[in-house]
Amino acid sequence: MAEPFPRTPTFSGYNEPCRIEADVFDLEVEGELPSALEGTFYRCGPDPCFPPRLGDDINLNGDGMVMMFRFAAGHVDMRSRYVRTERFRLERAARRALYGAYRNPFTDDPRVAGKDRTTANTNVVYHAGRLLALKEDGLPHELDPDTLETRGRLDYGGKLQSLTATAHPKTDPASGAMISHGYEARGLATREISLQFISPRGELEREDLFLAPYVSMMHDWAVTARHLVFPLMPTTADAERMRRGGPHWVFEPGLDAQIGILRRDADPADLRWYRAPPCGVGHILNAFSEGDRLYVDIFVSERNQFPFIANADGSPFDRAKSTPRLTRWSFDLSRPAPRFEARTLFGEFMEMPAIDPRYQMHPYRHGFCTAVDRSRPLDVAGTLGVGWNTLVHVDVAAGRLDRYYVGEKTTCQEPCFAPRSPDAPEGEGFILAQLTRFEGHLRTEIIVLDAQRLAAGPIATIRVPFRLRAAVHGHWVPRSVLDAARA
Ligand code: V55
Ligand code: FE
Repeated sequence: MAEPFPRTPTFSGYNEPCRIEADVFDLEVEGELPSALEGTFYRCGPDPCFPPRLGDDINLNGDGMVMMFRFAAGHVDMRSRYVRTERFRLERAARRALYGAYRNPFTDDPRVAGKDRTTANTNVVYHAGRLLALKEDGLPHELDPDTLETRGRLDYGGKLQSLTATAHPKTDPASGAMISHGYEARGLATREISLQFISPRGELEREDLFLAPYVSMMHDWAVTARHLVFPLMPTTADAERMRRGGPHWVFEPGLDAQIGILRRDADPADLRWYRAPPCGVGHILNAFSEGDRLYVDIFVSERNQFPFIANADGSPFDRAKSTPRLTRWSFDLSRPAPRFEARTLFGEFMEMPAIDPRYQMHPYRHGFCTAVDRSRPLDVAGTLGVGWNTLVHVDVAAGRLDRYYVGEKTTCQEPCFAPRSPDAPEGEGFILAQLTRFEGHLRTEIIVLDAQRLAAGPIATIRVPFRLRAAVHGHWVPRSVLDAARA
């Protein structure tokens, strides 16, 4: 008999596991779907299969569920599937959780000692005909882009040395090459970072390993047309602490952030480390190089953003200092001094960015993200994550924000940008976003907005006939790209 999930915030209300692997044909659509919107909106997020082994858990430890919304000829079909990780298969066979705390193998059932722990629950990225489900503590899992069937773990034919790959690889729009990194590349709390260059055809062309100054949660990073940026924040891991049953991560308020910068064509021996006061480093909107200058537009908070990560000095979590703000880091690469400029672009509580992927790595104007508008009430069932209630278009050039407040008793998730056509001007296209509405019960929608007119509200609303669990990240893949790979 299956046991109930605990009635803790991670497992109830808004966060109650969904666990449904669905196929829903022809979802209800309100409004008019733009005919230009032909392709698939993929999303990935945690959705725990079993009650936690240790009584409670954090959301980041849930099993990876991938969802797809396929747009064709004015209709949308959806599918969702769990990623068949080794962990999923072992726990399913046992009909219970065997793995313990988030990224701490010392808390596992001895039966799974040495078995892969990754949940593949953070992002889904399409590259070279492969759909990759990603989490930063393990290798990518390759899925069939049409059926979402798991094909297996991707180690590039056994060539990859790293045990990990980031959930935020970057694809160069000019060449189609994908660049990735993996931290803790040699195993738990190791200082090695692996740098991975994947050809447009999906082959591992080069892997370099180098030592970071300390083991840091480097969740996102930046790539420009010429440079790589490794932002280490003082959220650090220690194997001995984990062995004693402690958490993977602790925030060290006394430790500087360090930002490594390397030319894309250089050897890691040339890495230069810049320093900043301790801070929390979030996602990166975009980054670009101009002559000797390098710009990184990044969400930065004064302290770590995650309430589950304790401060090493025992001080309590400081909510005010956890607020991420869009910040422009400017590096003058001609100067040897390890200093750089940080300027807050907007004071708003914003995160979960997306851009027009054709402008990834290049000077750009348009960004998109979520925001928490604290002047609006938010009242949904159970405990929320952050409680995003606003979608934002950031005009970086004009310093202007265009907002769409998603409504009372409603939360939104990371926006996704779909260009109107392959050669449309930058930022001309659509924003897709997953909403959760509370109307006595919780329900999911996908909304479609004109990216240049967010405040005007959705031009189409796609109704999912039940509640999907909140996902983390996702991407739009145009039909032409999917068709070309199948041919
Ligand atoms: C993040 C998410 C993760 C994780 C580490 O959003 C960082 C940041 C969903 O899993 O494991
Ligand atoms: Fe992320």
